Amino acid sequence: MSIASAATSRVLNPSLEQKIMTAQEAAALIHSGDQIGMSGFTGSGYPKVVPIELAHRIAEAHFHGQKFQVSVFTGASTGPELDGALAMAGGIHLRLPYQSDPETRKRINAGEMEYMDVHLSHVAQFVEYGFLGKLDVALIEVTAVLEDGRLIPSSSIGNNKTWIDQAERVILEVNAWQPSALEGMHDIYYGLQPPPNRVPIPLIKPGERIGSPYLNVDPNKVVAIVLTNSPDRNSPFKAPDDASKRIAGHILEFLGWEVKKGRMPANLLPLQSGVGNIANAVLFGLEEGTFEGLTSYTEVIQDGMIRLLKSGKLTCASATAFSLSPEMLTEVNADMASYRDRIVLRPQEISNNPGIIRRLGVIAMNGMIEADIYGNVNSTHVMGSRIQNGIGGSGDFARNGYLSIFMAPSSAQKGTISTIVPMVSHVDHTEHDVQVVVTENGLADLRGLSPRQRAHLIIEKCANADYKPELIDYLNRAERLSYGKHTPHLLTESLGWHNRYLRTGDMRRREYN
Ligand code: 0RQ
Repeated sequence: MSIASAATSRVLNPSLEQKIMTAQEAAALIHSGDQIGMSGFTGSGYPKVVPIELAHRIAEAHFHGQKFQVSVFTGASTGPELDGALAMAGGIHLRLPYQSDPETRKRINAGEMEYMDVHLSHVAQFVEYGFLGKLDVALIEVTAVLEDGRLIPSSSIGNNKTWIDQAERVILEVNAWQPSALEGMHDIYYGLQPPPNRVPIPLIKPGERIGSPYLNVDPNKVVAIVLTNSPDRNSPFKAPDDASKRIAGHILEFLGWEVKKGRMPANLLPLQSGVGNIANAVLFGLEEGTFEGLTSYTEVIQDGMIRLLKSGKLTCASATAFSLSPEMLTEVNADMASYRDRIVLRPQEISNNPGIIRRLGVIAMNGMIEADIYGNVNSTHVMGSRIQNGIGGSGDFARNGYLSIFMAPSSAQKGTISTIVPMVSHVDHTEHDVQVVVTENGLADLRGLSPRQRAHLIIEKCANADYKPELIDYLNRAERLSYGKHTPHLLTESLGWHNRYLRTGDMRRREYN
């Protein structure tokens, strides 16, 4: 069967089949000024051909001196065919809620693109409440269109339900590359009403299903269907480095201690794990460790989660998207049916729902750019002003989890930056939302401690040796000279390390080295 016919056979509804057209024709249905809700979450399930055609149209309009920009809302990060192409064409007016694309990041930091960094659990309801204006278009990748017009979602859900419900016009990309065995893996909850009519979400176990495996769409709103056969973007896997393994070791030892103390069951509580090197190292550590019967209530399924599922240590994983290396993706796609009972993909307003996270008692483990000596955490901004990615789901999980752990190597950029600083240059998670800070040097358990006690512990356990003496000196002087002694700071110095880095390219002060 040819690629085209394989894809055609995935549009089983006769009236929707009439709407199949080329990506170029579909892109022509998008107008300058439109607000577009696109699918896509950590490089999975994003539309792959219409955004490129839209970028061509935009570039051509700009060439002829015409204005053409759109606003792009997604689940989270996408791929080069979406964020990269549209940013390169100068086609995005406003982007939200999360990105990790180099070109997009460059444009945002050059002040050429507006970016709204939003808690991932907030996005759908912000649109439903009308906080962000009208949604003109939904551009959604799906695996197939059923005979009755319902949609089999693809490798991420993100905000797709909301985009389809709220948008005036719907464009679907039906991607034959997505395994048809994805059918049945999703759980789309349609019971979330806006206040004052909202009722409790009936989910009390991580692996439970409370909705439908399919997305509903009003067929009259569908203006185009485009057939594709293109892979998701997937980042190559980096084996955990030494610092990540040591961070993982501290966390696993700590979790073992929590079980011994009776503060957690022997199979722990549902795990949330961010993406990247350190998060994977923790999951690999769990694979080798002694915990059994684990569960996960998280945002993305990464390689480490699949390995835990395969080994039987993890019994189920709930998320909103896959985020796998190419090797793991090939393996999982070939065997997708075997994961259907153990993986549930949900809308991100459910995977990241604060009430459910609090109810389940999730253990939240996320990366950070820097923490200060009091435990405030910056996840997003380098030197207080340059956006890296975004807050993503870290705030949803950190504020509402049973335990909130933040982790990073103690220094960055070849040691020229300390990730433990006197005062963070941007705050994403306040001291009230952070219970544990970990670097390769050690773990600071901040529960039950006052700010000054926290500061001494974070410096002792986590700071890099190159920066420890200066941190101790800062804290000692602040404890003597600060205006108030509750959270001692010397305001003329507290951001001095960042200033020094911006001036000299190194946070280290010579006399301490
Ligand atoms: O720079 O790329 O030039 O080498 O930041 O840092 O150490 O590779 O770590 O990939 O885990 O990212 C916080 C950004 C960490 C991520 C952050 C530089 C460092 C490197 C990447 P290079 P690492 P990671 C659920 C949870 C917010 C979203 C979130 C993140 C680059 O974890 O985006 O938590 N979190 N989501 O050198 C200057 C510092 C630095 C620094 C690191 N203090 N100053 N540069 N870097 N610290 C998942 C989702 O929500 C989808």
